[in-house]
Amino acid sequence: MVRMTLEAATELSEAVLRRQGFSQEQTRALTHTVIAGQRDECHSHGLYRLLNCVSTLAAGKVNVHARPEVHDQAPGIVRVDAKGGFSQLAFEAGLPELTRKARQQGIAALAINHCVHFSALWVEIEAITQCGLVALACNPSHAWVAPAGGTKPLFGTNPIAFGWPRPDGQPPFIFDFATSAIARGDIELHRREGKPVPHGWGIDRHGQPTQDAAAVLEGAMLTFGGHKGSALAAMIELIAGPLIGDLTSAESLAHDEGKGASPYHGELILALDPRRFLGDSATEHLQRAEALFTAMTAQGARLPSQRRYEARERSLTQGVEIPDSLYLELQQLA
Ligand code: NDP
Ligand code: PYC
Repeated sequence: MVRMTLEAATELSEAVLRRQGFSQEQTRALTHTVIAGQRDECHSHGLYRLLNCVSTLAAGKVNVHARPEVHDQAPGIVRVDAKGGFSQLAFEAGLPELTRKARQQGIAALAINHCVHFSALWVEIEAITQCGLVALACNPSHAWVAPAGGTKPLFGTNPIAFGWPRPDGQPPFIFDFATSAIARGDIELHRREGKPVPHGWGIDRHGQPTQDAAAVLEGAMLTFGGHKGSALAAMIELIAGPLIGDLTSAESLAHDEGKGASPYHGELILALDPRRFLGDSATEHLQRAEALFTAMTAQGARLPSQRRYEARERSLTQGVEIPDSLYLELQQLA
């Protein structure tokens, strides 16, 4: 493993993206996301993702100079056209208008269109909770996941993430997971490391259960929680696909034309203002939310994101670690 400071990791990311021709703004926004992922030890969405950025560019499937356009679509809807760039800059462009509308009306939606996407959603959810708002985000990806009861890829790994701001400087309550048993990035990491995947993550191209990571990647991934994850995945295809006028995971894969680039689609993000919902009684009701978190942890349960926040503390003092092989690959691209 190679250990480096967060500053060195940031320089490495910027060097790779600049050398590949990404604009200064795209480079900054992409680096923010991959460094956040690495810092919080979300290895499938950290520095490793730079390889996807580069291969997506080589495949001609991303606009490295894209400048997102913000449209005031309706009183409760802001739409951002990412113009074929990665999603991060589009999210940044839409965030001020999303928060303004949510504060004004209590609830607002941000629809991002025409973006290339690989981000862990908690990065965005965290930015919204920092504004004191409750947040929900989801998006399709490429058709890699079989619906429950089926054996052929149809859904994306379709992540869904939720965030709840907390008082007194406490970090927000956030969960963020794929509706597949695991993110595809994790299966790719197993393949790179020559490790078998656990039972239940996927099936081979003949529809048979397998623990061979490469066979799952060629076959189909499975949803988490059987029919429940499958229904959530279908919902995400709908509300972050046709509802916002963008591609489903199957359409994203067709758009890819076998190039193996990052998915190309839209993203739906909702923001809710508790103070608008609750008025004068906000403080009292938000305290009841705190009681819920206390009751969870009192049983020995951990809150989602706790592992991430602990990893963040560690990384801020000790830096981050990546495998030698990934470090060498990134150095060659920088
Ligand atoms: P996991 O299955 O690891 O689940 C992650 C979530 O569950 C985190 O919020 C995690 O918190 C929480 N969690 C895990 N274990 C526990 C526990 N014992 N108790 C309470 N909470 C727990 O993640 P996935 O593989 O499904 O997804 C990983 C990432 O991949 C996500 O960030 C997602 O956004 C991203 N992704 C992005 C896609 C895209 O299209 N852009 C597609 C698919 C995934 P903690 O982090 O603290 O462990
Ligand atoms: O890990 O499933 C995944 C994924 C898809 C797009 C970005 N990450």
